[in-house]
Amino acid sequence: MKFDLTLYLVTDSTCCRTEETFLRMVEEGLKGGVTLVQLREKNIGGWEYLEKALKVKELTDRYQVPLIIDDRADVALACGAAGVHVGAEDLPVKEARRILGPERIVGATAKTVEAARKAYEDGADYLGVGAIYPTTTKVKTVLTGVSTLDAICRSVPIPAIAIGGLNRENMEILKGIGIAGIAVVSAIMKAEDPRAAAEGLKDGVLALRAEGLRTEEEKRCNGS
Ligand code: TZP
Ligand code: MG
Repeated sequence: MKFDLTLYLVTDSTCCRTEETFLRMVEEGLKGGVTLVQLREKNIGGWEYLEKALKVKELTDRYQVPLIIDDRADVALACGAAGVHVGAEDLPVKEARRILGPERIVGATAKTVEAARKAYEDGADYLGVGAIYPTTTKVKTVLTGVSTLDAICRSVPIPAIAIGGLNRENMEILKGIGIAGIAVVSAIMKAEDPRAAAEGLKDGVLALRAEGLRTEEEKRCNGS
């Protein structure tokens, strides 16, 4: 399945007081040009996860943006999502690929070149790398340096995105790196105007990418 990693919104419903507000934030992000959405829920049962996934999928379908489900291949299949994103403690990439089949998207978190190579060999379609900056989002992660991100981009032929504490003001650090895009939670989910925030972030990524791509090899790595 084709997908665009330019601006990847990873959701956090704990940022919002009500589900209505949550769905509105996601929709505003979509209006602002988000190119991929990941529903990320923690400490939630399968039934509740699926219910939420179906509501978010209605939105992403309307904007023709693929929906990725964090951690849960079963929920991804049940709601008809485009794919799943797995980290080191989730289903192995190989299993996620086996369950989802060849057409759906399998994304994987990679914090080292070794992990990136393994995820690629096991069938991942893209890599999430970070946290680049400290994050206020509830997540078990460690900081990953830009030099590691750069090495990962050069080591595997699948696209990579940067994640972790990124916003319009601090993304310059990614200049010259062959990333396909960035993933954000707070920069959209906690924005006063999530649509404008998404627009600004997307402009920033497009500018970075235009300046950053240096060789044909890196362009391939970028997925563009
Ligand atoms: N993985 C690494 S950092 C992170 C995830 C899910 C959270 C990013 O959230 P924010 O608010 O964009 O820093
Ligand atoms: Mg996970």
